[in-house]
Amino acid sequence: MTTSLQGPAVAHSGDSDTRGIDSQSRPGAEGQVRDNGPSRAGVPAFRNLIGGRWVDVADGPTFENRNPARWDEVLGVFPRSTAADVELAVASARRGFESWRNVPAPKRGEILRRSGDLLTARKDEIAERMTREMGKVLAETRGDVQEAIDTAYYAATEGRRLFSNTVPSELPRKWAMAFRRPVGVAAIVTPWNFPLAVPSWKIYPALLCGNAVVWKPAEETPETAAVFCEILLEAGVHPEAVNLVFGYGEEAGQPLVESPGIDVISFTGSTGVGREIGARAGRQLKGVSLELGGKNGQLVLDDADLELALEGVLWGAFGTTGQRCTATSRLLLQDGIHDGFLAELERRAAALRLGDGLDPRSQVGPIINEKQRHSIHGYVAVGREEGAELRLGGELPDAPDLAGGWFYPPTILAGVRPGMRVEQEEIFGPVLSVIRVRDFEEGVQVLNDTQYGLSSSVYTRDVARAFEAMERIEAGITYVNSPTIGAEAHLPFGGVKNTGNGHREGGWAPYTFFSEEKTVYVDYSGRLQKAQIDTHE
Ligand code: UN1
Repeated sequence: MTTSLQGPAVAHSGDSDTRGIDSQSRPGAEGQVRDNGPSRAGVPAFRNLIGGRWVDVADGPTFENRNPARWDEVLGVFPRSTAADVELAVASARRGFESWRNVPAPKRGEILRRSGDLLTARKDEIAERMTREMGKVLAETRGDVQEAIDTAYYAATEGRRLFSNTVPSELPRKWAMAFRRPVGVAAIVTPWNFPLAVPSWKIYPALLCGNAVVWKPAEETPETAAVFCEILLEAGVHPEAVNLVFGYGEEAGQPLVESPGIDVISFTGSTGVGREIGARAGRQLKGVSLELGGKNGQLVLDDADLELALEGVLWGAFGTTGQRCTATSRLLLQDGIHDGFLAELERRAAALRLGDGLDPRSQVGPIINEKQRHSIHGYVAVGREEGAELRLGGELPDAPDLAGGWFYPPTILAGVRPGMRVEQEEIFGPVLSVIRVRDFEEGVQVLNDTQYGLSSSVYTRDVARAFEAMERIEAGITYVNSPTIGAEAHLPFGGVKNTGNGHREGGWAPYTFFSEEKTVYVDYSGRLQKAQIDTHE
């Protein structure tokens, strides 16, 4: 629908019925929902956001967004974009970049601050919509929104800083300085487990630096993406600087990262896909930031506050139903406390309440979809074949109220030995592998012995041990006496080894990624001065 690319941006009417949805495609509108599935009565149709307008895709196919807690509930239909749609979005972003880059950075910061205010005002509503499409419990989706709010407010302050260096020149009457310029158009490709927080880590720094973005969110959580973009536009971001294309990785994500109109790429997701994107970006000499898998461990030493360590592992392993890059996937227990700790952990994990994330009594929501649940269940079988002992969970729940969703219970595999697949591979579900370790030395060695290095945790009362752990654990993040999850928006976030390619999100780091430094020398001596050749005795 190219006509809707023209004219001024109309992104948000203020009418809650039309949020993120083209008003003509509201429920009941004839001929707008072009999907061949069963009856779509009452199901809103969403569109791509290109140049400040919600537009149809070129070919017209759609995909459904469903509630993982009640799979028969279709929340919306979304366009299945292809390369042609991506190109429209990139063309829009190129135009948007030329305007947005000229808005002074402090002003860009003010606009992003306003988007933080709008997120704050709509926090509960967005959290509820997010729980419906992603599954995690309301307290956690509120946290997800809060993380984006924190990131917005942090971005606003960077608008008045965004510094580079001015340093002395080695020659007289000469200034030497550097300043930051935006890179251009950023491709943002994000996962479903943090539908708002993770995109905000990328989109806010990209916009604050003066770039335009084209965002391809995960197909599992598209509605949150629509709401976020609507808020960015309402706050006053240039309508062509924020573009949103829905769809699948191969059909929309791949043409996006390969588009010649894209200058820089930021991706969070699996290590396999990250490698692919990194290789393609490398051939095209595009900057690329990759946040990939994890196999995070919590090490509990004999001298630890065991109650604290228990609460920590319950939250780290089973919060978000284990679907975090930072989830605690391995628990390393020192010999002396192993048996007692495991028994108590089993007891408490068994008491966690599975259920629809919208129900305030629920503590553990569903898995995102059937494929993911199948994969998790498969890992439990692999662990048992490898000789691990299933101590809890490991079976599909049969309670009638859980039958309609992709629930999977907190699962504990004990007797796991280093090198087993369940000890090495990212499972991305509520499955905890428990490993017995002799002492601190063995604990650090086992913690480090994976291809990943995102988060880690050590529980001890010994301050020397804590510092040893901080030094020696090979991970981007180490927590002392707290679980592997819970990163704050203003500190670096990212991992070593196969968890990424060296970049960090959070805090200041992404502002250096989404900008390029320009160096300027100003010689006001009135004569040719030769660096490295003219010397001044
Ligand atoms: C992720 O799992 O991709 O530290 C991000 C945490 C959250 C972010 C997780 N603040 O667990």
